[in-house]
Amino acid sequence: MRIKMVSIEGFMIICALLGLFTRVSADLKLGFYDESCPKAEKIVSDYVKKHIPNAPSLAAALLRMHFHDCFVSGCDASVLLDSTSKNQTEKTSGPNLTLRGFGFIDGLKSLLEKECPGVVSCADIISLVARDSVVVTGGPFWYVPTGRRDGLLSRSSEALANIPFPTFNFSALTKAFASKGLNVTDLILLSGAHTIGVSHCSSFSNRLYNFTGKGDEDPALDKFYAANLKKFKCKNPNDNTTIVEMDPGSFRTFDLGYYKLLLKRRGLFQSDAALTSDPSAKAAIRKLLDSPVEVFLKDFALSMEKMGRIQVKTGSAGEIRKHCAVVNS
Ligand code: HEM
Ligand SMILES: *[C@@H]1O[C@H](CO)[C@@H](O)[C@H](O)[C@H]1NC(C)=O
Ligand SMILES: *[C@@H]1O[C@H](CO)[C@@H](O)[C@H](O)[C@H]1NC(C)=O
Ligand SMILES: *[C@@H]1O[C@H](CO)[C@@H](O)[C@H](O)[C@H]1NC(C)=O
Ligand SMILES: *[C@@H]1O[C@H](CO)[C@@H](O)[C@H](O)[C@H]1NC(C)=O
Ligand SMILES: *[C@@H]1O[C@H](CO)[C@@H](O)[C@H](O)[C@H]1NC(C)=O
Ligand SMILES: CC(=O)N[C@H]1CO[C@H](CO)[C@@H](O)[C@@H]1O
Repeated sequence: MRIKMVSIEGFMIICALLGLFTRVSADLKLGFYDESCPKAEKIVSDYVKKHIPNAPSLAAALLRMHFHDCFVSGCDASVLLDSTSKNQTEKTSGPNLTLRGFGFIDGLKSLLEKECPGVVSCADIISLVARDSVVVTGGPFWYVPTGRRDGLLSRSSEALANIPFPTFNFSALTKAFASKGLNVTDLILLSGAHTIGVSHCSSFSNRLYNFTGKGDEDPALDKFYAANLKKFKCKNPNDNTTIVEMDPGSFRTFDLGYYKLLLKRRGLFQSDAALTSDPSAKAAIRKLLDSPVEVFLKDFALSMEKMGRIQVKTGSAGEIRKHCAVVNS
């Protein structure tokens, strides 16, 4: 009887260990490259520190790239793949029109390939670069678990179906984020990324010129701000080249500026304004503003870590690309 008990216990322990083992092998982990490429993370942060000060607008672009990557078929660097004669990739999709920083990623990848060929995935590079870009703008540092593998597929239509549009209302945003395992808290915090960077007029000019098709403005946008944008920035409804700072005055600094603007009805997109259309979301924004900035920074970091785990490929899924813009042949 006793022996039997022990063997049942032993069996259960083995099962637990096996479960743990398969879980671990399928998860991201901190310091995934500690042995295979110990300098990887330092090479990334040195590269960011060296190049972003010469091109500060890239920090925002690289943060946005991580978001677009993760929302379309998981954080697997599918966003980086170039189209071929056979495939229209995510890059050619509307929401990707204004993504930037591809050359930056390629340059960094070639440094990493020199240090340890075929080891560091493009998906991890995007994730680490996004973190380091946030840090150089005064945002939080967080530990990025690594071990993502690069995807083999990229489709233009997938980007259209998964990247939220700037015209989305609160329920559409909530749904888009929920489909990626992110909740309303994450939606509010991650939208705070709009504290840095710029937008093209075309992403919001419907709010200035033709909100309901009657040549009207969006009543949710501050009238004086709208007039100002029309006079000095987006001077005609078809302007698709002029860029506008999303958090004017501190668009290169990671701070609470974005949320302050939201309460003044000066968020640029309908999707920004939508966050104050829901009473409990609005209360959460007030709470962020009533707290020291460190609270936002810490919580933003937590949501970024969560976003960086969306549908990741690990273990032997996918591949480690040699060049980030093409799948290995
Ligand atoms: C909630 C849904 C979101 C919508 C609808 C949205 C939409 C947009 C749009 C339309 C632009 C301007 C593109 C242009 O015209 O050039 C933009 C810029 C940006 N977005 Fe979002 N976004 C969302 C969430 C996020 C998230 C989650 C992040 C990152 C965590 C992010 C980071 C950025 C950054 C940093 C920029 C500035 C890019 C630059 O300066 O090049 N956004 N977003
Ligand atoms: C391109 O399309 C072909 C055929 O549908 C597919 O087998 C291949 O994986 C696609 N490549 C990418 C990068 O999406
Ligand atoms: C939000 O947008 C969706 C999709 O466009 C629409 O069906 C829904 O009625 C809108 N909800 C509100 C509260 O306006
Ligand atoms: C969202 O998820 C986080 C954990 O990831 C949790 O702390 C937070 O309370 C959740 N927010 C809501 C509104 O459920
Ligand atoms: C406004 O939208 C309506 C309906 O989509 C369109 O017929 C009209 O030409 C637009 N006006 C301008 C000034 O773009
Ligand atoms: C911008 O608008 C012009 C003229 O309407 C058009 O030819 C061009 O393709 C547009 N560019 C982009 C990036 O959409
Ligand atoms: C950066 C990038 O690849 N942008 C592409 C987005 O899609 C358009 C076509 O819709 C391409 O012309 C751009 O090159």
